[in-house]
Amino acid sequence: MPRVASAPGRLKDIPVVGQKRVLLASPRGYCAGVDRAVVAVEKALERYGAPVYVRKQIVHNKHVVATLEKKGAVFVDEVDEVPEGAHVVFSAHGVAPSVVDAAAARGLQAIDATCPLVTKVHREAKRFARDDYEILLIGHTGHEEVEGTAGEAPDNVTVVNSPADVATLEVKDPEKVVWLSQTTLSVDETMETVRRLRERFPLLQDPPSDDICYATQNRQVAIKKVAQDADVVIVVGSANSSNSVRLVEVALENGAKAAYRVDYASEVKQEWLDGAATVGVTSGASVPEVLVQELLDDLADAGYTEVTPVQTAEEDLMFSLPRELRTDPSGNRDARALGGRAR
Ligand code: 0JX
Ligand code: SF4
Repeated sequence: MPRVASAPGRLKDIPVVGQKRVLLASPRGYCAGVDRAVVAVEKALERYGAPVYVRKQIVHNKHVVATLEKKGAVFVDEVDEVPEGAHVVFSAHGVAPSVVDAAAARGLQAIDATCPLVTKVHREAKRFARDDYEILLIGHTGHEEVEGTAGEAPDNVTVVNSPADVATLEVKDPEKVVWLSQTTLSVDETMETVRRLRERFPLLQDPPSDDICYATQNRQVAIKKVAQDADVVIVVGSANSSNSVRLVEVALENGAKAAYRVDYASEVKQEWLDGAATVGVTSGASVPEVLVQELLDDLADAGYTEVTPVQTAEEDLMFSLPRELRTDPSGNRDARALGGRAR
């Protein structure tokens, strides 16, 4: 097959053995918690006008943050950077009670865009701490969600970063330990951590329900299926997006010969596609679909015109907006006030 010239910056058509195709994972992209958080910032801008302050990135995606910045959102690291009395949105990843208190002390008008599924883990942490349990929180030190959840019960929480951490872990009372987790981890790695924890602490209690959320799980199941047949997998998502980075790892562990993460289609390197007949594509829970469509356009320019969806679940969960935005200033309920059905 002859090489075909393509637009500057676009991928060139590379000859490969066999039919070039894309396997497009589904579900991918925005989850219900991200959609709600992004809409919350947009609604706050509409209602209160710019600037609206947001503590941390509303979700871990460069493009989302840049787009909201253009509309007038101002992202800050801590609430002490927000002018007194202004509106501040808390990100989807949740905040420790100390942050809520600091915002109140500053007279800020807080809009809490914490995903309800993160709030559920906060409630579990509070309950187990009240019952005097030591909480082994499986997650990544420094991640905002882990800081928020651990902040609910700082004296009772120990963070367990990986299966390797388990061997050296010390607990006060091995008869009173429970594990909880960050919502965006690898399911398989977390189960391995739990297996090792239980080996050391046989009376370890499980969380009352899954902490790794439906969206994280569904995206991992879909990419596992794609990875079996993919020469290379490309995950759209930002470097600080835990669930996106996990998708690269899951793809590699489940048969993909290679896997890469990009923020934008323009970051795909020509050599990644050398000899690749089948390219798997997915995106993290914080990634707008437009970025995947741009990648598919570039892949089509490189000869990957056949796109086969690989669907392993359907999602129709929608959360109602944060309480502070459910009614407009004249008291009418927003169309998103009620949310949707969980699956
Ligand atoms: O880094 P995470 O995967 O936790 O966050 P991101 O990429 O913003 O994804 C959606 C928000 C998840 C909160 O649980
Ligand atoms: Fe909520 Fe899961 Fe999305 Fe996080 S990844 S915002 S927990 S639905």
